[in-house]
Amino acid sequence: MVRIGIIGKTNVGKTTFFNAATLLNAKISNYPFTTKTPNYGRAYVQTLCVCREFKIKDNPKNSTCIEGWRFIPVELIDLPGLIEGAYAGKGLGNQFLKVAMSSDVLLHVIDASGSIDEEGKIVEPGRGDPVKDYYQVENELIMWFKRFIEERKKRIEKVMDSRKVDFPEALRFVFSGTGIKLNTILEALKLSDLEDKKFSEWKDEDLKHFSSALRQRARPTLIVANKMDLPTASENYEKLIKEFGERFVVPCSADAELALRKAERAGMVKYIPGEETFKILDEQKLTDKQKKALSYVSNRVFGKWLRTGVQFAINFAVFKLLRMNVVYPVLEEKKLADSHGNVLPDAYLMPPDSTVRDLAEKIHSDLARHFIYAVDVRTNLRLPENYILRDRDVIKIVAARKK
Ligand SMILES: Nc1nc2c(ncn2[C@@H]2O[C@H](COP(=O)(O)OP(=O)(O)O)[C@@H](O)[C@H]2O)c(=O)[nH]1
Ligand SMILES: [Mg+2]
Repeated sequence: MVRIGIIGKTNVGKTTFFNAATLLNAKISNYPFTTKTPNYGRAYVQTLCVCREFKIKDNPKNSTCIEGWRFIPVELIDLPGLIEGAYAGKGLGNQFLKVAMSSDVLLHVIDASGSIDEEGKIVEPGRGDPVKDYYQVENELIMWFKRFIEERKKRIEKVMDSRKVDFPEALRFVFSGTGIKLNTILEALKLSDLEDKKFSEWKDEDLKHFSSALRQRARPTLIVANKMDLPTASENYEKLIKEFGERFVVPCSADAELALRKAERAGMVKYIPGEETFKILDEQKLTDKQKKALSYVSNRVFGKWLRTGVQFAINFAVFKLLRMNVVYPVLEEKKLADSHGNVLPDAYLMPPDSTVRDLAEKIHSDLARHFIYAVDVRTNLRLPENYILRDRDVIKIVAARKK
């Protein structure tokens, strides 16, 4: 399953985002380090379901379909808040990085309203500096990589010597178990222009550049500018997109999304996560406080930013950063069903450049072993096993019958 890690300083709203996206009630509070261990939960990525195009009523099994929106499960991890000096053991160091690197993609949540100070304590909105907060956390990650390599300098040289391998291979070896792959190491070497410099001759500066490049290449990361409902956030948002570009910053109000999902669950509103509107079902049943809260969400979030940004951030991370495609395997191409008659039962997230064989493998290793050919259900054309899957493909896989 695709894994999304939530990182950021304390009190920026990571747990609120996590709770909204998973609608679980993990503990929320203003104290630093409330989340001591990572929290794992099930969230969903949203895509336009093919049921609309085929004009058919589906009954999904591995995912769910709400009014033509297919929601496919992903794993969400709420990581402990990172504060300055964490890499040096003051915070949670190694354990943190290991979990962060076990994610496919990261959401770096920042408090765009500037309601936290340098240590992550809640202050009057507008006093904090979200751009600085972002760099503080990113710097922690870079420093962790730097220290990790520094502490293993002898070991790296020993590995190169005894195993007769080159530097990238030796580095891969010491990084094994952390989720850092050889490819990432090679890319980082290139990016920091250190491909031709002998490791034994690296200066402190070189190691810093390399660590920074390694962080950049390690996991794609989306900036989630949270607390956009607060007035002080607008000005900071301008600063953020100036610094990072509009493409990489998603405005968000995790609190608003949490309120809406709770209201939806309680039957007060009709709201589909990710949609740019919600509807109050029965105004008379609401208390004044509830009315006020919903009108706050309507004015301060939907009126200004179109959406709460929670679902949008997850979608963006999966479809834009990871470039995943959604593929619907079926057994019966006429009914678009599985062997039990379930219509469009499954939707799979497939990484870019996956083939139909990869899809077969993902469904069942047996299916891959007995694979004969696949059919594009839309065109009824036979597909070779190395056909590269596209988004929204509906595929029938034909396998030899097991004896
Ligand atoms: N105004 C506003 N407050 C928020 C929002 N998201 C979270 N908060 C508040 O920020 C505080 C810290 O939230 P929490 O999720 O515990 O932060 P974490 O330490 O990053 O996990 C809580 O008081 C939340 O209610 C938001 O979108 N808008
Ligand atoms: Mg938290």
